[in-house]
Amino acid sequence: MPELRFEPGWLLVEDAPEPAEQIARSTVFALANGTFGLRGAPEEVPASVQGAKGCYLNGVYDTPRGLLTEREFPNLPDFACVWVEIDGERFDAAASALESYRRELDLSCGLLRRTVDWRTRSGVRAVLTFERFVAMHDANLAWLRVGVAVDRDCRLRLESGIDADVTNRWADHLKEVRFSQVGEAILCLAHTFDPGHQLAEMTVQFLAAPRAGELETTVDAKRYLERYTFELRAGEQALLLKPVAVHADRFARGSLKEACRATLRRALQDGWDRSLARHRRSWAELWERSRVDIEGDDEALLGIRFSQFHLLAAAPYRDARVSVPARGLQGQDYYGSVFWDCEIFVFPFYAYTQPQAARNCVGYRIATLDGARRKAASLGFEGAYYAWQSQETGDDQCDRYVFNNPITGEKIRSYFMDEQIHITADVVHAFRQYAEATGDERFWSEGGAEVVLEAARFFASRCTWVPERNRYEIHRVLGPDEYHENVDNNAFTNAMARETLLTALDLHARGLLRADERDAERWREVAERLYVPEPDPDTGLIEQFDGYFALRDEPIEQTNRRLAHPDLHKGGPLGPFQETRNIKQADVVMLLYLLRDRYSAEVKRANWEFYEPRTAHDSSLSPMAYALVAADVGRTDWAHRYYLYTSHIDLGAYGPHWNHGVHTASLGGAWLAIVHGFLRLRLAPEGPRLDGWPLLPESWRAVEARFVWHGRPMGVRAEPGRVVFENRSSEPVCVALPSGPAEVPPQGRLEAPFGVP
Ligand code: IFM
Repeated sequence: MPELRFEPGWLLVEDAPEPAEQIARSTVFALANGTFGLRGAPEEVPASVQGAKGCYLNGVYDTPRGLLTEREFPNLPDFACVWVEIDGERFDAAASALESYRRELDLSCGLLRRTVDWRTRSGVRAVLTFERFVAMHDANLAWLRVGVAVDRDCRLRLESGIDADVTNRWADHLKEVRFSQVGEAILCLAHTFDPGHQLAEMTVQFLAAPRAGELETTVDAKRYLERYTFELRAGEQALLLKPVAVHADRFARGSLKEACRATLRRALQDGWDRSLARHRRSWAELWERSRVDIEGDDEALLGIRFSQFHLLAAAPYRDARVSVPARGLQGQDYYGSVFWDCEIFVFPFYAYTQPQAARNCVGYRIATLDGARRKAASLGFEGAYYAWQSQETGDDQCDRYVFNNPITGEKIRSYFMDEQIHITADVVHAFRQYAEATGDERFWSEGGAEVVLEAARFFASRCTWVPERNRYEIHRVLGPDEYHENVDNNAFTNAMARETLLTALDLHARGLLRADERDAERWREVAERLYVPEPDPDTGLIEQFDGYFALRDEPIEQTNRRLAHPDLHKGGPLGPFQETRNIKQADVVMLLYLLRDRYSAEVKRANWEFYEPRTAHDSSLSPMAYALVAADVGRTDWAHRYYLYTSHIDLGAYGPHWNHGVHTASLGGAWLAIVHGFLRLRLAPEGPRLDGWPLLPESWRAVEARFVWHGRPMGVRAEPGRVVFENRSSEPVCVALPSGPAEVPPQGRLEAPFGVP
């Protein structure tokens, strides 16, 4: 299976069509702008081919048959469809005779280009160029351009329009589709089932060809296509241009038709060139504030470029009613739902580089607080318990029966929704990080403090007082390791719950949170007397949950071999993992990263070594934690290995399996591994800080990251024996180095040598 090539530093290149990898490659080459996403499938692939094409609008969900398991992003009508026909032969990269082929994604600006040299059966040599971008400068706009140049006279036919013959994986979401002609434009209005959203796409496609041809229009219930047919002479080039507006009633002001018209008017005024230039400029600004560079290791560089590209594409720049779904806007896995993947894995990247996107992620949790309150109340608790799987209202979209038993066909009760309570603490953790990194303290009074208050109330009510042990405990939870269900005192959960209570108390003490004294007293008492499993004084090991050390210890392969059916869920009472010490994903090690100030290097080392061989990494969220803790304790080789693992998860996804959308948590983990891990940079309220001198894998000559501290754009570069901070703002910034505090002058640099041999 040919790998993708990286032409340093920005081009991701595919040298041959890979129809067998269609789903994975359509994810890799997906484009997005935080408002909507478009999968990278080739133009000629019919919309009806399952999984290849896809276009999703952030924050728009549908429940076609009232089933929670089908509540998801509807796949929008396919506008990225263009068919080229020469002398009656239709082009299809997967089947046509090609002299050459290249598909490249320019990661600097999200321009996808495919160029093929096609030898037709009639003997014409045609160079076809397909280009597209999802406009970063104009939230609801995408552009396509298709060029055809031939070496002899031929009859060329170009067909293009909007094809609504689309579906999602599990359900159809378009209840009704209507096409109409609006002046020169095609308008497609689609209605979803529940809630009955209206979605609109409009395009004005036009042909820049040397001579006029015939135009035919085909309209049926599912498509509106225009077909241009004309003679193209040797040496000539035909160009089809297609700006498209995509809107949904949830966000558009006024009528959808008018919203589409306004978007297209701007696009047509600019034309392709100027629109692309604006789009490039917007991307350049994003990179300017966030770019990471690695010298000496192209594989590592590709990993971070790719990760940052897709995270920048998925960021909610414009609206605090949306956040970042687990698979971004690049696919439909996990139903377009928002998980802890956002707050813990992705969010720090935005908080450090794109504060507006971070503010919107925070805003999304503020906006969905009522849903979290409803969930807590429905389970008999106080305060707010955030949805494990969150969509637009904050009510939990996670079913109690996520899996089926493939042997008996019965549904299996799962506990993601009711027991993975750490999600509420994760939200609070992100809020604190947001305030520290950006300096925006105003957001506490704009709903931020209310979230913390309700989160603290929730944990205070969720704890159980155990008189015989004279302490509070937290029973029946599911920790990040989702294979061991219904456990008591999961170290991660208890520690994060205590952090939440301490955050609430801190805000209360600073007058930022309005709680009554009774609440505050209760939080204090619970925080002080909550049992949090501590490292064993002899071994340094933290027990993942009560009774974990008494479980069977065996190699992971052996546990996997006991799985009764390849499709059976590996966790819970029916799976083989629950009775062993083997775990699905980082749990204690994740805690050691998140609350790294609370644990010693010895404890981190001991637990990393213990849990590493017992972690199956059956979740993409896992390798990053092992990279980060390895970096923290100076194990550069392992940090490097796990960094490559996490940053290449989507690039290395091959095979016919369903891989729909990017693994945002893993991509965020790649950035964290570099910034928190190798560079050891932290944005503290007092200023940027190095938790230790940076760590460089052997092959790296330098690593550099841009960031924004309290509105001031900065950069840090590490080389062997030297750190350089750059202050690109007009005010001085104090940085805390392991050797002591120092000042980076405005528009200036600070160099600090360290550990020089
Ligand atoms: O949030 C994760 C979870 O930790 C593991 N399963 C997939 C979810 C979504 O990515």
